[in-house]
Amino acid sequence: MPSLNNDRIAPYVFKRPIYVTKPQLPDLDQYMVALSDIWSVGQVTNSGHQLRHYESKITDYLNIPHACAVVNGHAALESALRALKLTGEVITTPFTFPSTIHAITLNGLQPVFCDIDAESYNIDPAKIEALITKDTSAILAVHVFGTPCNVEALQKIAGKHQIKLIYDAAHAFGTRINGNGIGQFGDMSIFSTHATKVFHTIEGGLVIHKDEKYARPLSQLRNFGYSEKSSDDDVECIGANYKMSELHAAIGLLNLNTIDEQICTRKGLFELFYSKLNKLEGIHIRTYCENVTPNYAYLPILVDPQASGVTRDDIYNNLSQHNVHARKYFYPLCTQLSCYQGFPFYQQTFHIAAKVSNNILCLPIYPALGHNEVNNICNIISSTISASVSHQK
Ligand code: T4K
Repeated sequence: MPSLNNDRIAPYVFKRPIYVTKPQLPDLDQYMVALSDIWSVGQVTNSGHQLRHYESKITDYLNIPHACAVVNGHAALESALRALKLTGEVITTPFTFPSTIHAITLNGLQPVFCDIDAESYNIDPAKIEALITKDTSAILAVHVFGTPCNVEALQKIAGKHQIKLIYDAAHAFGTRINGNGIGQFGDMSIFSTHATKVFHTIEGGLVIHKDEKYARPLSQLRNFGYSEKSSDDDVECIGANYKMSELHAAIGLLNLNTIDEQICTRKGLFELFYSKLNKLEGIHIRTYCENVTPNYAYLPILVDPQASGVTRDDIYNNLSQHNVHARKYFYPLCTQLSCYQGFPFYQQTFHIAAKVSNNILCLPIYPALGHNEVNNICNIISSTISASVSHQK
């Protein structure tokens, strides 16, 4: 095994694949205790004790009055858009996971795309107002890679035009702005608590909000339209089955105990990556504004092919050959997905989003990643660049 902190050694091929992430699993013995409790009570789903306890702990951690746990982040998005009774057009970003856009279209709404900001990769507030029409009912902004949107500017626009503001915070659990949890902003936020996320319940999602009036519709939407608290036989709304099981809620309760420690480990990894990669010509790593406490969910690098002499795909392929499986999140843009052929926005181009999407690469980052592994990944990237430089000479 090559020694730590040696930049000049030749990169080696990992024996085991290194993926973009690896779920942090709770202590198995502790999970067995939770399982034994579930077994003894005999309630495994449908709003049992674990789920209620989980939701209450989530509201404490996020410092928000209402949290509704569901089966996944996508279900959370669909429920949020329905609970807010949106109509017509929703302004959003093309630089996101398809789930964001699918949730809009599956709700019978029309996505209207806005270009992104070159540094945060989030929707650019300066370009939103030109897109607002009489049919606009909301802005659905995404805190991409856990980096906060410009929440102040977005709130101003939403307030001025009296439209709803929803955050897809799928990546952002644990991120803070001026010490405030990321879920404090807008009318509603959703989180994904999928296994690939900083905080997870294996599969799961959360809708969080401050306004009490959304609590009942959200709980009905996840339970076929039944109200969980009443003995009513009637069904008041057409809901789906988005209920989170007791087994998933129990994972969430255990993972919540270690979330801050995990974010701290991720910070150390981010700093190591930054110290190694920031010196490479043509490789850009975003930093964060001073008032932001990031969750370090993803480690995106932006490759400038002119300055570095290599493309994003050159780096991606060379990493793969060394058994490192980085991801091109988010390429292609949602406006280029074939499922959207025939939609008015299909193939619509966005200057900045296209540039970011074509040049971005998310590197592995997760608490179990070792510093030796980070050093090797950085060596692979730097050797890809040096090989291209010597080839050009
Ligand atoms: N909004 C946004 C902005 C989102 O990014 C997402 C999901 C959603 C909404 C919807 O939330 P969910 O409904 O998913 O809760 C992954 C995740 O599945 C997805 O949750 C996430 N965003 C998206 C950005 O990434 P894939 O297809 O890239 O995942 P996959 O299975 O390739 O996993 C990535 C790597 O992680 C694998 O190469 C290996 C490793 N891995 C993964 C799993 C599941 C493991 O080592 N163990 C595992 O159990 O979508």
